[in-house]
Amino acid sequence: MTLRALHDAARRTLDPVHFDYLAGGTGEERVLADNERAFDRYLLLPRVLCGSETRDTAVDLPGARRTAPVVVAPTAFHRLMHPDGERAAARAAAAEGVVLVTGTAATTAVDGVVEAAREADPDPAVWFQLYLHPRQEVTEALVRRAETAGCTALVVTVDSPVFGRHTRDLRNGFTDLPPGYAAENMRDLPGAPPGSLIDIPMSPALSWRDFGETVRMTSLPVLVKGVLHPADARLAVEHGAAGVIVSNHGGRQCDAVPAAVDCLPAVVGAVADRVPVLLDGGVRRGSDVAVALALGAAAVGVGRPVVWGLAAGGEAGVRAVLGALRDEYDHTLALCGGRRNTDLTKDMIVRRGETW
Ligand code: HOC
Repeated sequence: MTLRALHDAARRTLDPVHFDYLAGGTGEERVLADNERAFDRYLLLPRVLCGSETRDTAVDLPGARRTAPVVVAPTAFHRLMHPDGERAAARAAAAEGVVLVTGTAATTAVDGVVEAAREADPDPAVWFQLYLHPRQEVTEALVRRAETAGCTALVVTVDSPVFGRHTRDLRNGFTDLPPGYAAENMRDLPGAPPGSLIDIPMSPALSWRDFGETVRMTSLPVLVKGVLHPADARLAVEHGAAGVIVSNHGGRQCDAVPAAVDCLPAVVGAVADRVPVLLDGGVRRGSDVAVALALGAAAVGVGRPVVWGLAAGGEAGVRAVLGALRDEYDHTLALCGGRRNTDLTKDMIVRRGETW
C-alpha cells in the first residue's frame, strides 16, 4: 500500500475529530503545507557508474546503530488512533530496525512502550521525548522514568514555550482526551497525589540553563528538537546536546516559520561537524529522505505517515510505512549512484528553476 492509500485509509477509519488532530496545523496551515511543498523545490543530481548491487543504509545515531536513516518522530495519543496504540508502533519500529521516539504525550507509559519494542527486538532503540517542566524535580522524575524503562536517548522539545493553536482542534472543540485515555507518563509525578496526572508542561520561561541541567542529570545522550535558527543549534551544542533536530513541530506551533527543510542547510553549517543533525517535517517519500541526507542530515523523522499506518493497520500498517520509505530511499540511493548514505552530498542538490 502506498503512503497516500494509508493516509486515505486513516481518514476513513478515524473519528473525524481525531483525524483532524493528527492532520492539522496552526493558523492557516501554511507551514504544514510548506513543509511538504518545500521538498518539491529540491532536486537530486544523480552521479552515474559509481553504485553497487547492494546498498548499506545503516546509520550511527546517538546511542544506536540502526538499519535506515529514518526515525519514528514523536506523535501524541496513539491509542486514539488504534487500540494497540504506542505498543504497535514500538513493535513495528523495532522490527524494522529504526529508532522510535515515544512522547511525553503518549497514551502508553514509556515502560510499556519499551517493553513492546523488546517483543520485536531484544535491544531496541527507544528515545524519550520530553517537555522540560518548570519544576526541575518533575523533569528529573520523567528522565528517571525513561532511563528505568530502558530508553537509549532523550529528545527535549524546545519549540513549545506555549501550546500551538491548532485551528481544527479549536473549531472541533477538541481540548481534552476522551474518558479512558491519558498522557500516562504524567501520572505519579512529584507534588501530585498518587495515581493522579499533572498537565504536560509548557513554559516560556525555560532557558538553555534548564536544558543544560537536564543534560547533567543523565548519562543518556540528549538531543534537542525544534531548532530552526543556526544560533540556537550552536547554543544547543554548547549546552551539551548530542544531536539537533531541525523541526517546526510539523507546522503546529508558530504559523510564520520556514519549512523545516529550508532551515536544514544553515543548521548543518553551524553544528554538523560536531553532532548529528536530524530533520522532521514534510517527509513523505524516499526521495525526501535522500534530499535531506544530501543537504547534510544524518537521518529524518517521520511523524504523521507513521500514524496513518497505525490507524489503518496497527503494527502492520506502521511496518508498511517504514518499509515503503526504506525501499523508496534505497531505490533513490541506487538511482543516484550511491552505495551508502554519505554518498549523497550537497553538490547533488539543485533548486528547481535555478541553474548551477
Ligand atoms: C495537551 C498537551 O506535540 C502536538 C503535540 C502536543 C503534545 C502536548 C499535548 O499536538 O503537537
